[in-house]
Amino acid sequence: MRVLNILAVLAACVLIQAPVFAQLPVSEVVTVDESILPKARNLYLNLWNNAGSKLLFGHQDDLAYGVGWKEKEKMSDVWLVTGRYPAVMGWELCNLGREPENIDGVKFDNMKRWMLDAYKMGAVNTISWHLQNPVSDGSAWDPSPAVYAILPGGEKHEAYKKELRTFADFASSMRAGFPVSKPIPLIFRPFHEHSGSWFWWGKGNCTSEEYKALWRFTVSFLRDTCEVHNLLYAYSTDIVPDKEAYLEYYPGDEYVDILGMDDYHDFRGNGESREVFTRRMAMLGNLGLAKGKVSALTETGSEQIPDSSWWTRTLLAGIEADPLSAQISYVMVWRNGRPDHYYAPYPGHPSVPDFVTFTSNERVQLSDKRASLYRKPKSLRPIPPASPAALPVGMP
Ligand code: BMA
Repeated sequence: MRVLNILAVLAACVLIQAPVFAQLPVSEVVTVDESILPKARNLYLNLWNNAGSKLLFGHQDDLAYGVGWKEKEKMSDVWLVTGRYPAVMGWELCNLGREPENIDGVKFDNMKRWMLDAYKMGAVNTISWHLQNPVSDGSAWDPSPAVYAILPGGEKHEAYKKELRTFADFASSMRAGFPVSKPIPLIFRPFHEHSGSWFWWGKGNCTSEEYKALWRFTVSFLRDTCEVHNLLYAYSTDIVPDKEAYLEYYPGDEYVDILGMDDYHDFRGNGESREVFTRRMAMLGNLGLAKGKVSALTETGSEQIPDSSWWTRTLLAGIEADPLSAQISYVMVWRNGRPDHYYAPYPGHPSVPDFVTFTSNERVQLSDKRASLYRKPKSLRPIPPASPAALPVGMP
């Protein structure tokens, strides 16, 4: 079975809530892809080991542009304000194989170079894909039903396989050495925020069975047919109220490496919803422990960061407030795309001092070659006891 072999031990520990130890040999951990390349596997093990004590900080399109600049070598808003680069960098593939640049004006040739740069600086690359609606050819935000059509037997199935082959070529071409090297590890996070209904793969626009079938087909095709072996697969809902809602579209432990959630909702408006945020992350962290999988806040942010102490008093405090919410391994804020649409501070922004405090916290990690997320760890971290504090979030 393609599951973490520690799952049984963990599940038992969660059930009986005993103090735990599970120091299993690293060699026993299995990911979605049993033939995963060693560095991608090491990355997974290190993310797992980090949970509970370290939190990698990430930023979408960090090297591509920022507030007031675009396409400048080694430039980054995070670097400008901290002197360091994020430990996670997110990239978007909408338009891959159709246009030279993505939906946000990032040229794919540049993107590849920046992904390799990120890898060389010890950072992790994660990929989202706002794939066009395959039936209407409208955008990802065209909610007209389409999943049924790309499943095996559907009228757009061959077209979908072509999209996946294009992605497989892209992912496999990402090689960091010369003349012979293996593709670098990538976190692949397709069909995200499906618990909302704004994308064609979202709730209400396809059934949960269709979604699961699509996910399983996608993994099998990339792994078994295209033989792509540098991917970790991240499943990420939007906010959900409880574990049941989180798992409604879940394709199964054999098909998911990272349990993610996107949460902007808890940081919108004037309401203080930090405690709800903590409960949501605790639910996610607890599920990660129970399943023996890495958990992550795969997208978040407070647009324009109107609260200048948001980084420490809301984001970090919210994550640290419960040992279970502190299980999440990384957090990624969204892109600095426009003067009215940015999520990381830039020079002169009022939240810079707080951001510097945040990134200086011993839990929070920026990119660091020496930390070497790609080196094989000697052992797996001991598993903390599950806590009864993983209560339902109690909010929609
Ligand atoms: C959204 C916005 C859009 C962008 C899209 C894909 O959240 O940032 O402007 O085009 O993501 O990256």
